[in-house]
Amino acid sequence: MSAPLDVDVLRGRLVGSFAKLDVVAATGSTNADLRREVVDRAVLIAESQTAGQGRRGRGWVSPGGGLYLSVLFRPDGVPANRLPWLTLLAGVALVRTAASVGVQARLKWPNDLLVDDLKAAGVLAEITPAHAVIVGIGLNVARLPPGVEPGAGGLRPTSLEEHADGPVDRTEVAVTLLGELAGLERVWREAHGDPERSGLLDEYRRHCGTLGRSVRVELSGSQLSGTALSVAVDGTLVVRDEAGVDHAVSAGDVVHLRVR
Ligand code: BT5
Repeated sequence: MSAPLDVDVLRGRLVGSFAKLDVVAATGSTNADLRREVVDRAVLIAESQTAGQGRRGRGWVSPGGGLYLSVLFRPDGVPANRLPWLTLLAGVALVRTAASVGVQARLKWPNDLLVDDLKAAGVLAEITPAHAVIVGIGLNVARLPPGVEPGAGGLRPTSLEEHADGPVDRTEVAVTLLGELAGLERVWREAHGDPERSGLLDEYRRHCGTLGRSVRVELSGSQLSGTALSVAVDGTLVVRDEAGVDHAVSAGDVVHLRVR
């Protein structure tokens, strides 16, 4: 059993960077709860979720021992076409957080946190009708119970504890993750969401393990195979198919294929 999150430590270290921060023992989904929120930089963390949401209508298994949090950002001054960068930005914050406990992680585009080709975290970002973005992050800190359904391409789960160089304190991990998220978002917002000027595109590319790999992209109703060439300035993944034609992928599930 991991110790409960220390809300006083979280508030003491993070309120300032964030407008407010709440921790609840359990909820259905922190993303769903934040859809009623209006305050810029509001944070909600749950010790567990009963109806955690993944992308494309899938679920997120959320037992005690993980981190489940959502942040509402209202980056006025960032053009709407740059808002999707917040989801890639969350991936960068996750890589830095994993490194803080000695875990070398890579991102599978757009933002799955992979350790040894297993999934340790996922991000669900939603743009609201009011030009705000809810960034939801699920990070497996403790080992998950068996039986979690593998994701696209048979991607199995893992956790920080299984790869860290010592015991992992969830409150510390939450402080690091939210601190990195706040810092990256501030710089990006000050640059009006420009991913090049803020340095985000460069750092994202460095952490993205999808680049250069053979991939299959599962889109709703179709699929595409090829080589992942680059991440474009709009955050899309450029995939060159077997006929040499480049495709800009903005959604879908990427599967890293093994080279035989
Ligand atoms: C994601 O979806 O990776 C986004 C997950 C976001 C969860 C956070 S928790 C806080 C906030 N509140 C919410 O309600 N959601 C956000 P996707 O790429 O669709 O991956 C979902 C798939 O991963 C599932 O269909 C399973 O196959 C697998 N999966 C489920 N739970 C998992 C877990 N804890 N760890 C690893 N894989 C999991």
